[in-house]
Amino acid sequence: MLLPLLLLATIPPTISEESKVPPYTLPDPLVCADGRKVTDAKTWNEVRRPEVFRLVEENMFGRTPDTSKLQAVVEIREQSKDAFGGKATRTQFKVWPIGKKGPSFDMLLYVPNAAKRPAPVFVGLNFGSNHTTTEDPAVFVATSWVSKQWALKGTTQADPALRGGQARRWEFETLIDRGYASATVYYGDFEPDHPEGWKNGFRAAISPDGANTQWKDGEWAAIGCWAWGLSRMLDVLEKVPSVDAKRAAVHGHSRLGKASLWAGAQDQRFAFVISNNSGCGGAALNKRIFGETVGVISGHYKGRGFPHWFTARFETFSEKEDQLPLDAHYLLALAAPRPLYVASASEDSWADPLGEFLGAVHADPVYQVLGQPGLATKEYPPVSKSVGQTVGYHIRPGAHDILLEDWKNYADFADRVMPAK
Ligand code: GTR
Repeated sequence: MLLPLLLLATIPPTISEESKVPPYTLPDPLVCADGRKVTDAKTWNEVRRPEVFRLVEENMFGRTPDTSKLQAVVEIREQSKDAFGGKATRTQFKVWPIGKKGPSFDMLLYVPNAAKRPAPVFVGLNFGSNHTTTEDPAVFVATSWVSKQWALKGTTQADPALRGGQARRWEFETLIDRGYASATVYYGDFEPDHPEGWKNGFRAAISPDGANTQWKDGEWAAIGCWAWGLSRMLDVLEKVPSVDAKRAAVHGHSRLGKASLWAGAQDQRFAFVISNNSGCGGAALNKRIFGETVGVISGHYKGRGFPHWFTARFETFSEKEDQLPLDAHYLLALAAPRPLYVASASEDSWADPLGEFLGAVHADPVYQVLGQPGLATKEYPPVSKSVGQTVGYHIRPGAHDILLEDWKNYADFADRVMPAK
């Protein structure tokens, strides 16, 4: 009798059928803590946005320390005008964002040679080292920790033979042809993605207690560190004359889509925010309990999930989603009034495609208060149809991934909101 009960306790209650989604009530992003209703941009910007921001910070990602007083050191390791058959200039930077006593990251940048003025830029992290994003033989191999999938057998060092191993996810050439620059950094340069990874990343380097830090509830976690890294990339891009950092799109897939949304929320220099299949902890509504849940992702069930991604409080909402004082629409609304794009994939039920769409739908009132049409539809579109105005959405046929169809939609949207030509 005991055994089935024990088993039940370890099986996370997730839902994969729409008919099983429980009734839920979403908090209203336009009602202030004191009950006031937001009807103008001023009240949003001065009162409600800071409250919504704090709710996301306290309950999900934790507080990012202010590092603006620290002096970055930027060096160019390599540069060539001959990338992609002479279509682009490749620059590889080595950056010490908190000074040379701290760790560094390697940023790969492609800028179209045909550009007549500084090019708008797509800014995103990659999963497996810069050299996995392209077949380009000149791109350096990461020196920081990589996961098994990208490592030389029996080590945590990046495997040089996996050059181009993620190239299908990186449409550099498509973007170059359309006039866009692209910058990427391996996310493990900021923080290796495992529970102890922070000790060798920027969180330890920035903390006064270094690798001995005892993280408290409310302090930042790995997603916060990756989001911070995206802003440090933008700092460097602001100083590159061939790039127009005022037209910068921050993007990310999956866990890096969560980081992209949080970066866009914290750093309003990003002109356009893109979430690709970011799911739970990203664009998908938690209160639907569909696919991946708060409990699963935050490590509530032993041996599963990613407790190092979130601040401690997030886990306390496991199986108590109804008590969450926010939901994904709060995170998405922090992009407003800037252009935002949310993309799903039809077979990616773990990330809850409908929940991602509804996250965007429920961010719309904030866009509208700020004088933007937002998504401007509540109707779930068929696959491969891009909808929306200031907020875009599509559901691509196929699996959890970021592919050419996604990039075409991002570039089409960018042509409207941060045009290259
Ligand atoms: C999964 C995780 C998702 C998503 C994904 C990814 O294992 O459950 O939330 O982040 O990893 O990043 O590929």
